[in-house]
Amino acid sequence: MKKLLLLFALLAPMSATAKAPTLQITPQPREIKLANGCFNVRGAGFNYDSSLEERTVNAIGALADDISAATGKMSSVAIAAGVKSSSEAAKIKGIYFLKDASLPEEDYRIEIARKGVKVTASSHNGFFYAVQTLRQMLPVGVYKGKAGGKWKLPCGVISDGPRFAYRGMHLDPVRHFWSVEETKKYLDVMALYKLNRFHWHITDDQGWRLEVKRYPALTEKGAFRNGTMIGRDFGSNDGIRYGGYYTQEQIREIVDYAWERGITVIPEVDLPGHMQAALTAYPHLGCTGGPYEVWTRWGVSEDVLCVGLEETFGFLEGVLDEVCELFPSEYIHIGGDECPKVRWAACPRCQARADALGLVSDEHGTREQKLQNYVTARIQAYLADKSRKVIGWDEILEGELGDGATVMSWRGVAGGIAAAEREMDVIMTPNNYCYLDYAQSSDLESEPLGIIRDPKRAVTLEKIYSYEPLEGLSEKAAGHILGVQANLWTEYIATPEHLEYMLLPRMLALAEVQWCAPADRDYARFHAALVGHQQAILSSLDYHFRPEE
Ligand code: TNX
Repeated sequence: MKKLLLLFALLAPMSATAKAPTLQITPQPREIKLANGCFNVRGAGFNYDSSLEERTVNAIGALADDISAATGKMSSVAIAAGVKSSSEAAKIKGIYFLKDASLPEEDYRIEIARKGVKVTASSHNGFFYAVQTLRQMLPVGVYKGKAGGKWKLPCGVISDGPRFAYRGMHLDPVRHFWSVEETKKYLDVMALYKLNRFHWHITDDQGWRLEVKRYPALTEKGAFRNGTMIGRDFGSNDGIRYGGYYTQEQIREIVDYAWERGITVIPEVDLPGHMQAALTAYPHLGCTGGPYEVWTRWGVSEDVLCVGLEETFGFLEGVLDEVCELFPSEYIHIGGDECPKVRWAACPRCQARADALGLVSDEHGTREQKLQNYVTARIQAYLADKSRKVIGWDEILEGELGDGATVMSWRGVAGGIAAAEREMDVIMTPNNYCYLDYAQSSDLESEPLGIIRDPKRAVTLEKIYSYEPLEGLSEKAAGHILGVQANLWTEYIATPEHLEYMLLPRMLALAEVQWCAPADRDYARFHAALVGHQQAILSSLDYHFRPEE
């Protein structure tokens, strides 16, 4: 058996039957037509259209460098002079990256002939994805510029593009903190598998991780907690001061790093709940006035922002002003989840606000739920003035919310389906399929400490692969599903190794849910590519993952 596995490893990336070699590319491209013959990439010149963006040229240059290092023969990189986009791959020599404005935004096409390769796309992301596909077609040494294997591309045509425009992965740097380098490594593996949205949950009860110049106490006081609960013991505290935050300079560095890789960073400022770290810094913004402490345990805090106080809105606007300066994303995530209403119900200021707004409890929701709708609408309007749209967790639908917000459906798919039927835009991230903090096997004993205790709630690789985002939707509503995301909350994840283990390989299954048409999804084919090639890529890049056999 071992020998057989070795043989497969040697044959990767092409598990060759003489007639029809199968490329082991993840996510599976929409169309692959192979022909006879090969193109030799060793020493091949790389040429690019002068209209390409600098970040695109960087990605092409990095591929050329890695091939040069691995093959020991220099590849040149130059502007393609005198080559029209329409030229046939068969007539050109070398590898050409040429703009073709007629292709959909993230699509690309690779035409491989014996003497030349033509890559076309209309945007940075299209070219960037073509480069990822080319890398996956070459020996695994291409990732680190290491020798070994055959440096040839099979002749043929690959025509590819995504099913969903929004292909997200989330990270929680609050419950446990991830350094700039660790975050970049996370973005790297997202880019490898053609994900394009990074949802960064940078504030919560257990820490405020974003430097805000106007409110320095947010990080001076709010970024550090006096210890953390041990394991599942909610009454315990390890006594170790814990925390950290990203300076504005570091935030810009992450945003740029992601942008080079075709990824938009969507920041989340979770409001009006999950605010205990902010309240620790500015206690007068809470209904009781505190004192508060940055939370040392997990769960849902009853202390939330006082929304009867006008100053709360001045504070949120001040924070969001800086958020908008730092993050060019069209979408800003404003949370909205798990906001208990006990403080508002007992707070004279919140009650006076509810009276002034004429809010009454009825079949649509309680007065306090409608108070949350008021907060959502007000922040949405503030951000709309800055040409930004909001995303909120599905709780924002409770009560009577107006239109315009995009809903992130996490408590299963029901909220997302209801919102899409109302013609609101939706991102599907149902916890029963897409929560990567849940164990990846039902044998909980064999998995590291985690959040679920019921083995039936495990999110196995096959389970996430089986998720069909448009199931249960009318055709009209289906058009409002922008895409799919998986979330990685980190209450029980404290090391980068554990983080990567939870992410991988499940994120590769997610990538196929996001990228491939239903007819192109096939778990057996996906799994064979994972075992035959993708795990070797992840290993070569020093990622920790849950191995499959
Ligand atoms: C629910 S998903 C939360 C998070 C937790 C997560 C743990 C969501 C909007 N809220 O605060 O970390 O469950 O799985």
